[in-house]
Amino acid sequence: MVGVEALKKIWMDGSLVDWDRANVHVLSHGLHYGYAIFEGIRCHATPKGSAVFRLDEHLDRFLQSALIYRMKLGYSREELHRATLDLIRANGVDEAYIRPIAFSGYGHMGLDPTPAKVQVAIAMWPWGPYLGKEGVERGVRASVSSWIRVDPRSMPPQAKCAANYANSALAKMEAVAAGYDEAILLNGAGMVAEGPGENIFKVKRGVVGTPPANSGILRGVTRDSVIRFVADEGLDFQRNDFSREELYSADEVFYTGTAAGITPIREIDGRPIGSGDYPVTRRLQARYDAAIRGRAPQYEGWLTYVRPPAPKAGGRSEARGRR
Ligand code: PPE
Repeated sequence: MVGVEALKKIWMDGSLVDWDRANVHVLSHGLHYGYAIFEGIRCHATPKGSAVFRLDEHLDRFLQSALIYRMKLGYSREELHRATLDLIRANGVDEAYIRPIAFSGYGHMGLDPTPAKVQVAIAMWPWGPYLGKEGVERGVRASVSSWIRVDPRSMPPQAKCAANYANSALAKMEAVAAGYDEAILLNGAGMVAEGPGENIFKVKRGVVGTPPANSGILRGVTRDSVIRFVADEGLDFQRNDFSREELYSADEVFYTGTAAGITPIREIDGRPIGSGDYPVTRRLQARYDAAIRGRAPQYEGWLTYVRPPAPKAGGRSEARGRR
């Protein structure tokens, strides 16, 4: 069960509010029509305190989702960046999952969301690996869904819109009801797309492959990081479409995502994948772990350290007074 453990504060429409007061009206427009965009980000404990992994890339994608959906956020990337760090400090936890969300608020109904006021919030809570710690270590069992991933001609999958996740939920529930841990969705052309909340990679004879961004997937930040790790490991890489049978016959298959991390898939549709150990996946997991936990100088640029707050104006004038 994936519960949410309450922390102290949530950033909402420009200020930090108490966790229990971060509420919205039941007639909020976005709740009715799925007109909401969101992000999933993580911060981790490092030797230099808490650090957010690829914060600005996530915020850029947030702004891009808003742009695609003509949503006026009213906050710049810099403001959201500062708000995220303020929130982490206010909650005083080093490791958490961070969820920025923007949605059409209360006061307007009907399918054109443009008259509705947009609300923006950032919440965070402690969240372990999406498919379990055991999943990360031992691999999960997946099935190819009968549901097709949202088609770019209907809904842009590169926008992280809440409505896309109704498609994800159908696939996830189907997989779980059939006794699997997670789903794999194909696109409208019958090619492998992604998981309900993860990108997917395969390894065959040392070549690492993942579907291209135009295959109808979310362009994952973890996916992008893994592509870099593949290069840094000196492995061959292919960005190409592949079909489900190429998954069955792969040596290794794994999911990537902020929530899921890098999670190997040990079985697909009742077929064991490869030999059951994950030599390439393990190397990529080790790089990812070092990167997010501040143990890899070459990926240091991907970290935003939370650090104590900058001294207040009053503090500065005191310092001036002493001089
Ligand atoms: N595809 C989908 C559909 C997706 O939702 C995610 C993230 C990814 C790929 C991987 O993207 P990235 O996190 O940038 O590497 N899914 C987020 C939400 C999961 C949820 O169920 O909630 C996440 O991992 O934060």
